[in-house]
Amino acid sequence: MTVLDHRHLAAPVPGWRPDATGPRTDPAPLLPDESPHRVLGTPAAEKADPELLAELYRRLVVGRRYNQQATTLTKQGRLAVYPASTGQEACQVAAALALRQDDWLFPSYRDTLAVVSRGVDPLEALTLLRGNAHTGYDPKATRTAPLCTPLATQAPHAVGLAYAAQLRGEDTVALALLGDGGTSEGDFHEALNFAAVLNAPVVFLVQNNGYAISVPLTRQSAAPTLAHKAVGYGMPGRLVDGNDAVAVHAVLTEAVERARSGGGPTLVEALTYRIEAHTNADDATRYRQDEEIAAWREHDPILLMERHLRGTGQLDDRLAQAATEEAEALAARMRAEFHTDPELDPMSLFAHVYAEPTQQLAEQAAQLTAELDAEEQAR
Ligand SMILES: Cc1ncc(C[n+]2csc(CCOP(=O)(O)OP(=O)(O)O)c2C)c(N)n1
Repeated sequence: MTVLDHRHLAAPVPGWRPDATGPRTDPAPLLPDESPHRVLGTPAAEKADPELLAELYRRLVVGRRYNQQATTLTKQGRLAVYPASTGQEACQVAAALALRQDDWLFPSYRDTLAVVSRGVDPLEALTLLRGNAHTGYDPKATRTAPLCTPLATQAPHAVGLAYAAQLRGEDTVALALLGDGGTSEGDFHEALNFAAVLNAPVVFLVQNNGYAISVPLTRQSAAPTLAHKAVGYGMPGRLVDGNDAVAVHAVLTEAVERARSGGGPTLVEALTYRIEAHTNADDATRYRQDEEIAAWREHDPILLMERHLRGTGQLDDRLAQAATEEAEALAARMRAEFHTDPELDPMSLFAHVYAEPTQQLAEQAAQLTAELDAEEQAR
């Protein structure tokens, strides 16, 4: 028998899967969409809910301004780092809107806008990136996990929370946001495997923006699409146009509802593009051509939405003006708040590290106290 001879597997070993009596007949197809699911620009857009469209539009416009203002604040040295989601706003606002208030969001460092769109105060959402405190918002009160910098570690956290909710008999759903690079991490594989085996009510949204810092997707994965990865774990995979806010919202809503009603996890791959560099510390001209960026600007999420709304008479100058004014008011608030340095207690560095401080930590705290006292006396 060669390794390619699988005849010995023809009759499934009893119990290899709980219901292993024949081929899977799940209503949700395991294989992902053949081409990215789109709504805007297709006949399906005519059926879209006008209120949802207006809400998505407003959030896209405000979100773009938020991204721009935060990026400007890094240039002025008022914000330490900002991984902008400019160009990816459709994924961000759709992710937040697909969840119920009592669901949980598990964001990565690039998902500040999803956090804001979920209702977290826009300035509190930037506290961590300003370097002032861990998290900056109350994860439990907002049902939004801290922005996660180690790649993909938020994915097993999301599965754990979703599974715990299921054990408690709650119908909470967890949504984990990842980048394409995050799918190369062990945590991603472990999370998807556990999610499928436990039938956990969790959705994974991979925002495939083409690059993991400077590494293109072709150097990360040989799979036809990232959505195909779902098949191996035994969950549905969906491929969606990540710049089409209505399409992302529809696919996520369907996945969230399936999870809520006991249908298990889904992996969604959203094809999108980050217009800015990885962060303000990155020089994207080293690895990207201007033509590539220009092509994606033609497929901008706000442009797609505006084109549809104007074309169907659902957007007039008054509505557009109202969104712009809201965006400018937010930007003004960000500038005013970041203009002054907050009063911080340096000793808070040592709080919340361990329940019982270690001897080394206590020594460091004592050393800092002495230095601060000496500084005070020298004034
Ligand atoms: C576990 C881990 N390894 C490496 C890094 C360094 N790192 C920071 S961002 C990044 C690229 C991530 O790319 P992607 O997941 O595509 O997200 P994007 O930044 O494009 O949104 C890497 C490798 C990290 N933060 N965590």
